Amino acid sequence: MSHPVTQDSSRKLSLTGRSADLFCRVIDNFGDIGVCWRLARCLARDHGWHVRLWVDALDALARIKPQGAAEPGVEVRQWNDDTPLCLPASCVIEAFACDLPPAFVTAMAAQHPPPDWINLEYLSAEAWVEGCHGLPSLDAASGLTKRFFFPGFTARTGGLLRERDLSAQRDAWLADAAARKFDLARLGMAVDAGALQLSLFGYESPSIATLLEALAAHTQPVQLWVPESRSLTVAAEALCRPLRAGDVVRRGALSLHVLAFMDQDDYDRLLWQCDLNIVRGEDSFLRAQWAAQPMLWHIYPQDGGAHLTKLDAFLDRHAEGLPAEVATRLRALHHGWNSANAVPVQDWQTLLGDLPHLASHARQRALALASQDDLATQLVMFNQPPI
Ligand code: TRH
Repeated sequence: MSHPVTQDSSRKLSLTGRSADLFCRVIDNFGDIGVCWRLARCLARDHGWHVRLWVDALDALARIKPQGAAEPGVEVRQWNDDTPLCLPASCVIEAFACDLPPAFVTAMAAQHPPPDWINLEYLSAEAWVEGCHGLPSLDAASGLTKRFFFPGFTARTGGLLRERDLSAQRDAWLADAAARKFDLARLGMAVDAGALQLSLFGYESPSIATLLEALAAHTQPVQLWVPESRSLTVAAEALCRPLRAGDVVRRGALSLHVLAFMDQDDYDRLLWQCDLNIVRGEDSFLRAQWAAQPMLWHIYPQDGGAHLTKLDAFLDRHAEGLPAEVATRLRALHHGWNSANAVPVQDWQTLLGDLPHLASHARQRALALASQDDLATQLVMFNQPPI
C-alpha cells in the first residue's frame, strides 16, 4: 500500500538545528518507548534538535511521559501502516529494527542526498557490540544504506543514554530535603528515615516470595516500594491478598507500599532515594545505574537463554573492582533471581549485608560511566548530515 508524503518544515529546520524522525514500535512493556522518549528529549534538550517521535502505541507513551507541558523540540506522532507520512528529516532513526513503513523509505530514497538512516539497537555489554557499532547495511529494496548504532558501556560503542545534567539534578534533589519531601509526598510516599529503602520493578519471579520473607525477618525496618507492575501479581500471591496502588502491607520488619505507575522523572526520584533498586529490561536497568545505588537486574527473557549470556557480560563489567567474594555472591544472586527457582532466604539476607560494599561500588561505577560521552551526544557526532 502506498502512502501520501506531505511537505513539512523538517528540512528547513535542519538548516538551523538538525532534525530527526525517530520511529518506535511498542513490542510489549515500556522499554521501547521508554528509551525512545528519553532519546528524543536528550536530542532536543541537550542538542537543540527537532525530533518527530513516531510511536505506534500512544497509550504506552502516556504512561511514562510527564503530563502537562509540551516538550519543546519533540513532536509526537502516531504511526501505523496507513498513517500518511511526511517528508523525511535529515536523520531517520529506526529504533530496535522496527521496520520503517515502506512508503517512508521510498520517500527517503527520493531525497538528494537521502537522509542519514540509523538503526538504534538494544543495549548490551557483550564484547561483539564493539565490532558491530557503526557497521553499514544495504537495504536492497531502496538501495539505501543504514548504519547500526549500538549503545554500550565502552568507548568503542555508542555509549549510554544520559541527560547532560542528570548527575547534577540527582545530587541537587538528594541534597534538598524540602524538594524531596514535597515530591515523595506527591507520590504518596511517607518515608521512614530509619528504614532501609528498596524499590521493586521486575517481571514475575518466584524469588519475590523469598525476598519478602527475608525483608520481614530483617533486623532493621524496611520499606519496599512497588510500582504497579508484573511483580505485583507475584507479591500479591505471596502475601495472599490483592494489592493495588495505595495499599500498605506490614509483615515483621517489612512495610510493602504499592505505588501507582508514575512518569519517568518521578520513577528516577524513587530510584535515587532507595538503598537497593530491583529493575528490569533496558531503561530502568540503566536508570538504576545512574541512581548510583546498588541494583539487581531482572533481564528481559529471550529464547534459548540468550539473555543469560547478556547478563553475564554485564556482570563481568559491573563487578569490576568489587571484592571477589561480594562479586561472586552478586553474580549468583542475579542468576537465582533470573531463574525459575526461588532464591533462598539466606541469600537475600547476605545481599542485605553486602549493601555497604555495593553502595560505594555503585557510586564509583556511575562516576566512571558518566565520564564517557552519552548516547545522544555520540549519535549527534555519528550523524552525517546530508551535504
Ligand atoms: O518495560 P520493560 O520490561 O521493557 C522491556 C525491555 O526494554 C526489553 O529490552 C524490551 O525488549 C522490551 O521491553 C520490549 O523495562 P524497561 O526497559 O525498564 O522499561 C520500563 C520503562 O518504564 C522505563 O522507561 C521506566 C518506566 N517507568 C515509569 O515511567 N514509571 C514507573 O512507575 C515505572 C516502574 C517505570
